Amino acid sequence: MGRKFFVGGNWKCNGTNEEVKKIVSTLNGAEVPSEDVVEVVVSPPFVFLPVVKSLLRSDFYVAAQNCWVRKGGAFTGEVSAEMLINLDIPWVILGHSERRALLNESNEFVGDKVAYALSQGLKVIACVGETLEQRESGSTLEVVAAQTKAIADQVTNWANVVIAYEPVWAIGTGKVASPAQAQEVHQDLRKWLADNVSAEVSSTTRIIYGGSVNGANCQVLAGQPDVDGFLVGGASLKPEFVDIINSAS
Ligand code: G2H
Repeated sequence: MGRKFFVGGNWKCNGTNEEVKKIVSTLNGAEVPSEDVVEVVVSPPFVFLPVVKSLLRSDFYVAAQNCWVRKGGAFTGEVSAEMLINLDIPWVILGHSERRALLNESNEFVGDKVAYALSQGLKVIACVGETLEQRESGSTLEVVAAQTKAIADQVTNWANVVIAYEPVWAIGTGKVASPAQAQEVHQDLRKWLADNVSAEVSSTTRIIYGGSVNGANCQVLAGQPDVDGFLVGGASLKPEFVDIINSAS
């Protein structure tokens, strides 16, 4: 069976109540391929999850942008996987490079979070990606393999995992990876999964690309054989997100 195209919208720390409702209204009115062809998941900030979930069309899903590493309790400011499950939030983004860089989330911490979220029944978009310095020093594969290994060491059921390859130098910079650059890393990651996890996980796990994806560059990226979709930041707040969803067909 082929890998279903996946388009995630990571709204990051953006939006007001009014703006969020406007984005949802645009999505609800959009003509896009059916759920059989593309899985669409939008990720508002925590505080807007309930309103987005309640207003969003039923063939699109919601994701949190983070969750706590273990069971909730005395962890001020955190949101637990159990709370997300309690609110019927099916997905969570973990290991985004902004959290790795700004909040010092290590590979091991991200691996722990992925494992705990999966154990509670969440589906996970797990992010990996190298910095410009790492790319220029030739260590891209080494970096993304180490990030993926910390996750793979703790995952037994890959059915609920999507890997997002997001080169840090392409995030929010307008400097998108070329289709060849994206394909090369996606192919390497798929090979890494084949060599280190299993042939089946390698062929069935979706590896999506993130980093300055927009309505103009999505088609050619979507045409790459190992690019199974996108995690979109800035453009997911705009009507062109619909064009990105439509690059699935
Ligand atoms: C990468 C991406 C979304 P943007 O962070 O995860 O953001 O599309 O704005 O580069």
